Amino acid sequence: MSSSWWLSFRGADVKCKLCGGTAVINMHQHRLSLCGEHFLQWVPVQVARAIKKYRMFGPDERILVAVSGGKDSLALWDILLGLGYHADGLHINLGVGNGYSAESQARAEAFAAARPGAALRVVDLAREYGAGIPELARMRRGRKACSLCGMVKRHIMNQAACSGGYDAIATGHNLDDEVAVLLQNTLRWSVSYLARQAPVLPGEPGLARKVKPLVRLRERETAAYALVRGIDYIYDECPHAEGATTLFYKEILSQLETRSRGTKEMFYLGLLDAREQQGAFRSDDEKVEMHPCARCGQPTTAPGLCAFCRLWAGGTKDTQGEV
Ligand code: Q46
Ligand code: ZN
Ligand code: ZN
Repeated sequence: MSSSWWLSFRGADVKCKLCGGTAVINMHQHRLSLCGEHFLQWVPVQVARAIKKYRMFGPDERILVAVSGGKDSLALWDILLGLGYHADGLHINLGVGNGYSAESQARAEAFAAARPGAALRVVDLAREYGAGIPELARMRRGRKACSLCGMVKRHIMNQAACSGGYDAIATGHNLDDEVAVLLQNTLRWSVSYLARQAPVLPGEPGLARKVKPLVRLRERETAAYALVRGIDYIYDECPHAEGATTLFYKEILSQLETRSRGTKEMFYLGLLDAREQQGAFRSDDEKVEMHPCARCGQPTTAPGLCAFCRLWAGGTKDTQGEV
């Protein structure tokens, strides 16, 4: 992490609104600048509010945190533990090269080792299933690494949550991630995705509830939290993310935000409001019949094997029915 990036969000001569000390962050959309100590108090309060507002989970529920080793997932795990939740971590080693996966796993393990009571489970894709993501993408020519990766991660997370008796899977998606996906879904008018993009996806038999407790925080806020808290996270993006459309959308949204503060919140909260209050994107034929996969038992819309099991069985390229 370069110091210039750090200084870019530090308000060099900006004072903490609460104590008058030197601010480490100036959050224009809230008209709020805070010193390190007050920022570390403010962030968990925002997360606790989001958990309550969107009814993500209760104080006695067991949460499985998807821990990549990046700033968002480690900050999320740290915050949930700090709030007193029973939150365990699951890291999936994707077998991505250039040291990316090895470093990511090392950060996740170091984080857990430094916190007594923080249990981390690691699933090594190549060791447990026979191939990492780059190799899978080579084997399945025509499939993009990220699309395979997304499906593989969803499947393994769900399997771990269901077999481990967890009440919910928590991921570190922040507001910037959500608005970038929202822009993409809107440009494509992907109505089925717009109907489901939410802070909480309720569970159903065989499918764990999915929650996004950082959904009201911006990326620079989660990064600042991790830095001020001294969390050692992997700074580099996955090499496969280079040139990803969502990164481009994030840039565009940040430009819009520069012109008009609060655009990101307006866009995202507008979606939730349009759906919940105005009935947008509701469809009567949304309910699809699910069957248990013949191999792993996870629910799938396709008869026979789910997309994950077909992948390893060398089956069809069709991934319809993946959950
Ligand atoms: S880890 Fe996997 Fe991302 Fe890497 S291969 Fe693509 S989807 S970019 S969140
Ligand atoms: Zn202060
Ligand atoms: Zn299966």
